[in-house]
Amino acid sequence: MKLIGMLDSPYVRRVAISAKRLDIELAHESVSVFRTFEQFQQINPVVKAPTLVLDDGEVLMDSTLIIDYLEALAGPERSLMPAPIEDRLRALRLIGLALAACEKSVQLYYERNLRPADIQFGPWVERVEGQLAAAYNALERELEKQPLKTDGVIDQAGITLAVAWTFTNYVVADQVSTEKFPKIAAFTAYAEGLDVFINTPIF
Ligand SMILES: N[C@@H](CCC(=O)N[C@@H](CS)C(=O)NCC(=O)O)C(=O)O
Repeated sequence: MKLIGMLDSPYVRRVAISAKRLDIELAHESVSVFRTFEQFQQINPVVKAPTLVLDDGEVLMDSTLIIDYLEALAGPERSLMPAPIEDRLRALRLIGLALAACEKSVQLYYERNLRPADIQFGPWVERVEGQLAAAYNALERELEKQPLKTDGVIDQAGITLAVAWTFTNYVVADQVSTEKFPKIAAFTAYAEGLDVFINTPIF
């Protein structure tokens, strides 16, 4: 199976890291949705990263759906999601918030880098900035209530949170700070120190 997309996409990176944690080998092709649009289009006409091309040529997209497929291949004993319902609920809440933070960071980045400055729409930018802050505020409160484990392994909630924070700092660093979100920053420092993160760098 082949994972298509650049690791500077948080969605691609969470799939790559999850696959390694699930012990599933994926070939990786760093094709960009912008710089190599036509090449990407040949693989997936929708041009969404990540794209997963199965050995029989079937094409999947969307990180959460790809991870769902990889989880099913790996089997429940390797799962990166907790089974007990209370833990599952919390993991889903953290992942939802982290994915919202990714989405809002991407929107701000596109707004700043793709839309010409003279046609930027202030109220939209403010709305997205507010949503990004809300997602990280909620995540910080969640970690204050209950820290994520830092015992040398990492589950899906931890992967997605750390990938999101690193990405936001990479593309819209002015929107976040360690002082404002110390628990998220500390957890991400732990995650980025794990071999699976070091071996799957954002760039
Ligand atoms: N919900 C999707 C989001 C994927 C996404 O938006 N990826 C970006 C790259 S970071 C992309 O494909 N952008 C090109 C486009 O949307 O045209 C996922 O989880 O995979």
